[in-house]
Amino acid sequence: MDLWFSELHTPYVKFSIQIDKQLHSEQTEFQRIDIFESKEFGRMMVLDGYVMLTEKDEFIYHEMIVHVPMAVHPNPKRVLIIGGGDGGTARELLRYKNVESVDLVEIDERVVDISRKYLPQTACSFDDERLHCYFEDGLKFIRHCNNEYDLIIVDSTDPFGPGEGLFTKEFYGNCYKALKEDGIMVNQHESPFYDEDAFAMQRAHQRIVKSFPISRVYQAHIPTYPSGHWLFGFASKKYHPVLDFDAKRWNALGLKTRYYNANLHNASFALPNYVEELM
Ligand code: AG3
Repeated sequence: MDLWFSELHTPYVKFSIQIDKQLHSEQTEFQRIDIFESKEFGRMMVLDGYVMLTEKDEFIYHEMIVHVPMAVHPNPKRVLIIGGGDGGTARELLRYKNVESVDLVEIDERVVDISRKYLPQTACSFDDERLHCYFEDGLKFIRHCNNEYDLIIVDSTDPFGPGEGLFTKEFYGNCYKALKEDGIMVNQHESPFYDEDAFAMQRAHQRIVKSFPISRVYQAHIPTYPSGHWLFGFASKKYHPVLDFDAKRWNALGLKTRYYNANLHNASFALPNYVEELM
């Protein structure tokens, strides 16, 4: 018997992956967590029916959400991750020797437990001494932060359910306050393609524009997310994502990446006309 996982990308579009096995399923205080094993994409984590990551394509998302801002900021030492309980963002960040501490604020501790058990490829940095985990609501945590971080990475779910508050004006304002005077915030910015997603994305983007002097959007191709065309938001107090990007400096670090590189850095900020029009 064939077993298939499907995510509804719109009420009229279904994305399906054949499943070998369901490895885990649980309803936590916050959401339903499922772990599946698939032939094409390896293991995958699904929250409330939405694919968060698969072993095969998570490198694209995690490299793009981390290396783009890390290559723009000249000396990022203190980083805050909101969400990111699977550990993929922390893994990429902790490859930088100059990073002194990473605070990870995940609302649902079970995401971390389950990732450590079933997703060793992403959850491989939880024992790094520079990583500090807080199991709290990021929306509340950020209210009490002032002038502390060089970089904030918002590695959230979609703008409904537990992640909803992470797309609000209040949250972006508090991120601004939590950053040092040359700080950068990046967030996962949804897809511009399907109307309903594009609308939510556009609304969130307008809020970021109002909160930060520099605000740009960059893109990547992520096969298992709706439409495959995914955006990230780059918001900053001082550094421009392209003009202040020093390719030589980043290349000199010698980090080996599978998706991100210096040419792609600049190219990812070039948007199709229909996306530019939404901004
Ligand atoms: N966070 C963004 C996932 C968005 C996917 N949306 C969807 N499938 N509808 C991913 C977390 C990885 N650290």
